[in-house]
Amino acid sequence: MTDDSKVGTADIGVVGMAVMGSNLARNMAHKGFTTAIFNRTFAKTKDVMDEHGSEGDFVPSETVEEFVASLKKPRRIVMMVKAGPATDATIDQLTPLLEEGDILVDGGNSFFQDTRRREAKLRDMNLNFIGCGISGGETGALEGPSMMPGGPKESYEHIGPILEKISAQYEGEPCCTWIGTDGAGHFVKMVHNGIEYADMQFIGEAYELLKGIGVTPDEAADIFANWNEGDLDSFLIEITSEVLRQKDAETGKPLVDVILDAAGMKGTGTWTVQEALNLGVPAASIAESVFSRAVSSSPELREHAQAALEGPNGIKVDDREQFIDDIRRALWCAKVVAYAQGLDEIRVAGQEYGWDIDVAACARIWRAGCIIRAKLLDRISNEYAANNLVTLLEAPSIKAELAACQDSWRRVVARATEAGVPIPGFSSALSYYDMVRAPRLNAALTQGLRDFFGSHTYKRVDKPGVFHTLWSGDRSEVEIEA
Ligand code: NBP
Repeated sequence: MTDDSKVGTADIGVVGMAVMGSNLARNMAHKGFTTAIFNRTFAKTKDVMDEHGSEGDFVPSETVEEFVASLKKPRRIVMMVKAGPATDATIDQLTPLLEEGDILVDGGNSFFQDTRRREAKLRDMNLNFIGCGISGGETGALEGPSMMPGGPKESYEHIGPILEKISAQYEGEPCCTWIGTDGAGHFVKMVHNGIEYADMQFIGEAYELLKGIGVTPDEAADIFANWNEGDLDSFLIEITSEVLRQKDAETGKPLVDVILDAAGMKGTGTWTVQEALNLGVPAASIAESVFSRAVSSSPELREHAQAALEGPNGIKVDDREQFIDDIRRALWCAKVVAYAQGLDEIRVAGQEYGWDIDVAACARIWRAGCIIRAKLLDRISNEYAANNLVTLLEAPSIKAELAACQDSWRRVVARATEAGVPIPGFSSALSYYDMVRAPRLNAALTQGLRDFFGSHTYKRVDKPGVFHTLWSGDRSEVEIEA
């Protein structure tokens, strides 16, 4: 039965009252928006009302019809349901009840190609579909996440002001902006997560190196806390210190020593790498961080390799303090490379999919609210805004600091390699740095080999055209294409 008193009263609605949806709805209500709420299973809506109903103006509904009727027009609905079939099922449930001009936002972690498909489908129905990447977890949803909405630009004027008000704020600026059409928002969120994987991998490598020279978890917690005061200032460095300081209640040992060393993943890092491969973007350090989790979670491989393989063990350093500072600089350099690779993937995807993405804006909305929030992002955003960058590595202040830190970075990679400490992130980031700056790559020999066994042809440095050497004949060169 529809309660007429609530028809057309809500400014915005949220579907999905699990962790993220309930916290986002509370955030909206806290900011003064009358918020309609709905969940497939009513018990969750009831729980939200029982526990938080007094925090603001909520309009709960038991049926989807009642929920849609409770919204002001054009209707603005944010879905916070499980990504995949649950999102399609929710869309199918809502769309027959919506009217031209209504706006449906998917705030879940959807794959951007699904968002592109859904946006096209809803556009055909004269409905606006926005795929909005949201980062910040439960706390972010409640207190202000970083939001990456993509979809029809015209609809942003109706939904943007609400999203910007509930998003995190960095020095008064919202961590939310329109990213681009169709799947652009979810693509940028996906790459955010890929960078997050790399950030965590580098932190893990830095800790392994500290451990290698005998630093205890408590000492490492102090070192990370100290690093968090400088250029590395970021949410992930801050919580690294907290995790390292935590003691296990049962054994009294540092918690980090009793956690099984097998890292899980939910798929967004893998998507980032798959898309980098599809686009031909070299995002090797992000890939290494995904593969490192895969190695950690391959018990059979590790067990057999541990039994079979030998290698050095233990780092020897003459100047401990100098080495710790080298690790700090190496960590900063590797982090810059991960951002460079991720932002390059966004730039190239923007061209490929016609999104016209403002890379500076992506860095700007990651400065607060999201998991990779870091002091460095303010500089990155300013550098992209001031310079027409193809790569972050050429930004004036970044290239100068990389040049100043690279001796430390090289020492760390060399020392770790000699000592048998795995640092796939640090070393792949350094190889990327050296590859992209190299005037000539080993690709010339690769092309020669490809031409030898497969007649794949090659181009020459000294004249235009496409050439092939008659490898199984007299080895003279023929021009295939002028
Ligand atoms: P979950 O991802 O656990 O999804 C649970 C919600 O989906 C419940 O409301 C559930 O309703 C609903 N649902 C399911 Br399952 N199947 C449905 C269906 N067929 N029809 C309608 N509703 C259905 O919730 P979450 O952890 O709050 O995350 C919500 C979204 O936000 C996800 O896409 C997630 O990837 C994304 N996200 C999460 C985080 C995070 O830190 N957790 C961060 C950023 C983004 P029910 O109660 O009736 O089962």
